[in-house]
Amino acid sequence: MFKRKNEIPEASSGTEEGRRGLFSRMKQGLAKTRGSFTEGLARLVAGKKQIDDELLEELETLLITADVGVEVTTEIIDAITERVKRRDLDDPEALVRALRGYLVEAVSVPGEIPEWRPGEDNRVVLVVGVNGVGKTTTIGKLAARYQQEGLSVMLAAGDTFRAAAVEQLQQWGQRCDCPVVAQDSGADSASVIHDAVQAAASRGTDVLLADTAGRLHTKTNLMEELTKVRRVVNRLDGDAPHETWLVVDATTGQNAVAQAEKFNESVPLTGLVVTKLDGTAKGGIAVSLVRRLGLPIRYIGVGEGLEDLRPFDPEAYVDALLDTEPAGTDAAP
Ligand SMILES: Nc1nc2c(ncn2[C@@H]2O[C@H](COP(=O)(O)OP(=O)(O)OP(=O)(O)O)[C@@H](O)[C@H]2O)c(=O)[nH]1
Ligand SMILES: [Mg+2]
Repeated sequence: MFKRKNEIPEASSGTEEGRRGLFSRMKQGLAKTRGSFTEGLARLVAGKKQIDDELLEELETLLITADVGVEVTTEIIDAITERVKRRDLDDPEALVRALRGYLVEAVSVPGEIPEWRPGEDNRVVLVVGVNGVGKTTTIGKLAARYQQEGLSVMLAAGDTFRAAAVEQLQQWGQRCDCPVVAQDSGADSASVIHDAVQAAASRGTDVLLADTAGRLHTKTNLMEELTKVRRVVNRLDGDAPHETWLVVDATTGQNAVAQAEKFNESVPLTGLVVTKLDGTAKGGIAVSLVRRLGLPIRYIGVGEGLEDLRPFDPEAYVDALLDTEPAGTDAAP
């Protein structure tokens, strides 16, 4: 599924050991959410022989508390209630398996994640989001990941607003040994990214990762600036930006959904990156986001290290949340 990296301590996912390695890092990152969620779930089902109304009500509260969102929670509880009535679902263990299935479905979006190969058309990825969510860090982690996949990478220092933003990106550029296109701070963001797109095209760079300044989704003028950046890039290459990813901080809770909706109105998003899942007990926010936006989560951040940016895998994510085995819904109890 994912390619092996030299620097990133990640065993090949092709092997059983590799799958377990991937799974345990994800589990580690989601430990806080799992802690409150699975303990709650275990308490609910402990000693119960059948599923009653009280159990369903408590399950509903658990899901809402984990930020799964009212919409998805209601759908899941309704579906389970219906199955319990039909006697299609009777013991609490079957309930956990059913829950796993519903959650996986809720975070899955049809369509493949694009796989880029060296030497194909150069791709432009625009990275946007509110202040401090982890945009620049994510770009650094992505640059390392792509390079180790054999892709050539260039960075564009499109955050011309925050002091030291350019230096921060340049440091990542040095770490990954990839070129950074920058201008003096105070320059026009669209102009920096425009130059970078041209430079990447003339060098035949595989992936250009464009950083942008953090901005509040409620500030109309700043959102318009983003629309301009997109327009300028699109004028150079009608297919660009090929990807526009919104980075959201999982610790923000349901406000992340509002952010995503606003950003999506200004620059059509193609995917999401959910960071800091390691810092919250509300890891269910990923479910709310996918449902409300209908957009795929591309990567999740489960820590500050390079290896802590994981490609998002719906099943692995849900297994990490529920502490179920990666083997699947039919795993022996
Ligand atoms: N625990 C944890 N910290 C993270 C994660 N991703 C980013 N961070 C940290 O979040 C902080 C902010 O990261 P930046 O990459 O500077 O965020 P930004 O969105 O570029 O910020 P601005 O450019 O100021 O808008 C840094 O201390 C990062 O190390 C993550 O997945 N987990
Ligand atoms: Mg930044």
